[in-house]
Amino acid sequence: MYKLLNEHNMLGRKEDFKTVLGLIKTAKNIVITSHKSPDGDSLGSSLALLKFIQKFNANVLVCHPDQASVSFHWLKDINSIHLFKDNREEVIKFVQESDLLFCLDYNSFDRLGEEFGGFVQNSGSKKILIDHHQNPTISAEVSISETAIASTSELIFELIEQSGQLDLLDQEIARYIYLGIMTDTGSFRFPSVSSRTHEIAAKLLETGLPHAVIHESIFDTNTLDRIKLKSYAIVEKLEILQDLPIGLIYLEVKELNQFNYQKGDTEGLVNTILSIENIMVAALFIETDEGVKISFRSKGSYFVNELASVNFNGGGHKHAAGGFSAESIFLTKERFKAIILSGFYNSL
Ligand SMILES: [Mn+2]
Repeated sequence: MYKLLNEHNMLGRKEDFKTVLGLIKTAKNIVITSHKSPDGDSLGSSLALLKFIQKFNANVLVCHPDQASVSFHWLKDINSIHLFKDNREEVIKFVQESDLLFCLDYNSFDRLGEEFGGFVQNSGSKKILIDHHQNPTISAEVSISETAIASTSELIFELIEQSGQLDLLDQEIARYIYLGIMTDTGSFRFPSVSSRTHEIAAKLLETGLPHAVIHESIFDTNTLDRIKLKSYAIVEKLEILQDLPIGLIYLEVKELNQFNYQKGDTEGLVNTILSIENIMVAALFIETDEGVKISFRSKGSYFVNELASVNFNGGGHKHAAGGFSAESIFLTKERFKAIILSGFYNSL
């Protein structure tokens, strides 16, 4: 049933995808954007779309707010991404000169950061939204917002197939789509995975894609410092809230520095908390110079998107969300505990 539903949804999108292809062919300057702190899906969807568009139109650039974590630096085209954080003037110029702009893997302009988000929102270019987050607030020429789909990269595949261009799917494009699907589905294990997801994976593998290499590049490249930091966090910092299925870890800058912290080193740590038996909600608080970055994960009927959006200036998916706090890390995690203890999940 799910497959039929899914296919039906996407068949209803056929005209949208054809419209997008038409716009790609006639645009003068195309810019592809995605959210801050890019993950595998934002990078995968951006670079897959870049490679696809280049087959029709050479005037296309990827402009992201900031750099990806070191765990993605092996990606072949990573250096072709223009970063607002490093080349502000240049990226503003690209956005202002664009007549077609893709918004990939984000649902509101503030996910680009306040300043960059403002420039993108106010640019005169036609916007195309391709995303799978809840409650999109972006008004676009074509809006492909599919919250039941596991990854934005999956939607890039649908764009290629539904616009009648599957012949153009090569190993390079397939590699980026696979990366996005793999990372946003926890290696094909989240409930959002459908039979269609696997069908798409099969078509990607038919290009001769070395999928095991992508897995190894993402999961088997830990530095010793990273493993030690994660071990320290579990052994010394893990707190399980009394009588509640909720675990948290908070890490201060001075602790991160002890292990020569690099961006991305705490990736997956929140999932490790969630992997503990009977834990249904996991929270990770990371102190940075700007404030506290928070990651939430959950299972079953425990949802974290509202917890993040109402209390921690964030949002995301039901089972995976993020937030930010300008308070101290102690106040932030104590406030989290107070919200939980005041009965946030009582209605379940
Ligand atoms: Mn995504």
